[in-house]
Amino acid sequence: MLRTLILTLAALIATAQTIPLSEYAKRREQLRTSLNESVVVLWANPLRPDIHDRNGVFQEPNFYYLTGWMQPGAALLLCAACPEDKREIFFLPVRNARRERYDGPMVAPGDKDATDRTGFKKVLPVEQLEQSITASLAHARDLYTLFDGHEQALNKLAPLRSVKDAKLSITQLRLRKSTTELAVMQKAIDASIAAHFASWRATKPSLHEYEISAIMQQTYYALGCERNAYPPIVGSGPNSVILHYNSNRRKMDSGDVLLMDVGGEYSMYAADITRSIPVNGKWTLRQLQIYNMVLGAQNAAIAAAKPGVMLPDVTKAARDYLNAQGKGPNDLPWGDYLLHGVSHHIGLDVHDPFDPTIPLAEGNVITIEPGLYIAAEQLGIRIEDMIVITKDGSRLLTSALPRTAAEVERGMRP
Ligand SMILES: [Mn+2]
Repeated sequence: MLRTLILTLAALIATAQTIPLSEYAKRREQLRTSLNESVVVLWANPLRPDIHDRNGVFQEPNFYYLTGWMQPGAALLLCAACPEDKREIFFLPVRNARRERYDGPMVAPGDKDATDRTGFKKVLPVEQLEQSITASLAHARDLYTLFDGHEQALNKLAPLRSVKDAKLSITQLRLRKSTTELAVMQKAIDASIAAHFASWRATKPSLHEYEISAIMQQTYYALGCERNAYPPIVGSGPNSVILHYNSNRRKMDSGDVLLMDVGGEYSMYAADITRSIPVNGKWTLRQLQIYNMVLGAQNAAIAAAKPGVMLPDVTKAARDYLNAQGKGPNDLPWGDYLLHGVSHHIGLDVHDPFDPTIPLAEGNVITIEPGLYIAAEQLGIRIEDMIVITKDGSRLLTSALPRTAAEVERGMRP
């Protein structure tokens, strides 16, 4: 049964899923409209190679959200009040034969297919960015950019204009996932679920945490993921209570719990999934007691997540459930052993930006990840799943990966 499920997942993931250039154009139009008397200037990550050395080239997520563009060194200018042909301009570095020797062919301004490849009608050399910004200011009042250092350049270029942060406006768009975004995210999720299944079958006493980490990464990389969404957390026994443990060096013992908070990134979108399993394939009674409380807290939090609710209320639902289970060690209510909030937005970033004053709304994708951590017993259990908020509740995006203690045991059997 498990094998069939995994084969089905693999087949689903094999069909490539991308977001069409027209959707990026629609997002830019929405941003332009929301900042309609302003000029928006955004930069891609720079060509400077050192920032890409460790992890390879990646794109600034807000820039990627609005352009789908992976090459570094680009820039974007939006101006709703400008004449039609200057409402959006894309800037690219000029052709550099030596760089292309290293990095492969790139689209350059002046290329015949530059419009088709970028989805922009107007593509100029990045050297013309300054004069284009200045020209656009004849039609607009303020300048918006991301405050990652670029605001200083704009302040210098236009000292009499006010330079404002574009982050909130872009965040508001990014919070609501489109149908195509959800389809891409499902790819990241399905590949990560296959990785968790693989870990269940592989785990046994005397293996090292990094061996399980390697098996999980191998699984989602082979299914098309291009990166870890975050450093894999594979913590057994005493490491299961360390929230962001990721050295993954320990040799596992029979009787340990193994906590795996591991997810891949597909087409720039993150998955974030945690399961906790018994290293020898069989829960102890104490582990089972803790596991079922965490699962109950997760169900309570999922039930609480719906449009209009604030994220701290989702955490409160989990904590209230735990507190209703009585007292844990040291006579403390169980809720005290939940050491963190249980939910965050996820998308292009594993911790997607959000505005704490805006309640949950249809199309938001969030995690639900309660845990109980008892350091004195070297026992940490966390269960993390991803949901999308619907009109009147939510839908579990990670439902293909079982959550109950009995199903985990069954999934570990050879
Ligand atoms: Mn998480």
